[in-house]
Amino acid sequence: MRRTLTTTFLAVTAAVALTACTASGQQDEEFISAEENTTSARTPAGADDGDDEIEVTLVDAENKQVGTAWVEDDDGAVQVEVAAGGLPPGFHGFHFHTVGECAADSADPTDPAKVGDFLSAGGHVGGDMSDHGAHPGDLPSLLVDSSGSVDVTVRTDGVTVEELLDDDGTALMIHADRDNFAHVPERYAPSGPDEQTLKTGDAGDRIVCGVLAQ
Ligand SMILES: [Cu+2]
Repeated sequence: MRRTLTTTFLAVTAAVALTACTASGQQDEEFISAEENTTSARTPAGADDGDDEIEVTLVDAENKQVGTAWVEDDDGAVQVEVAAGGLPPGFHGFHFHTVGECAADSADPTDPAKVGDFLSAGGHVGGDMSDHGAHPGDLPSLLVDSSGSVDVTVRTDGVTVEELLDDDGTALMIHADRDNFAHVPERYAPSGPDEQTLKTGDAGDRIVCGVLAQ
């Protein structure tokens, strides 16, 4: 289902771009051939099409597309543009998660007793290397405007595109809540934040997910 959505989106995008550059008399013919080519040649998201940009379809828990992200190498760092709509206004936690699988109502691979939307994507990339706020997969939070839209570009040198495209892929995740980056002042937590906060930043449920895969 996800694959079909991505393919259709790519086909339309390519066809529109091609049509714009084509003499008017040939538009219909070019549209058809562009669609056929795209469908067969660009099935895998991120397939090499001459540039290294990976297009990521962002879906909600009903598997409805709510946006698109574009991930690319930026001189050894990773640049992510995300454009989405229909989201709750305000700040939302935004991270790379370890497994490129966005299944609603799924089990957490590290703790199968836990089931919820997009738990199949596992924890934050590099979550076992440090506390949250310094995870390699941590990203700047998204600020969704009052209309429910967001269109921002962020950059991190905590990971490389190659690491994101490992065997099990990676998921790009938007959470329901604000991310506190495990930054909890001592007056609230004299012995430091608890394990949950150190792991997740209390960003809450997972509401939008997108797969990065080879
Ligand atoms: Cu996350």
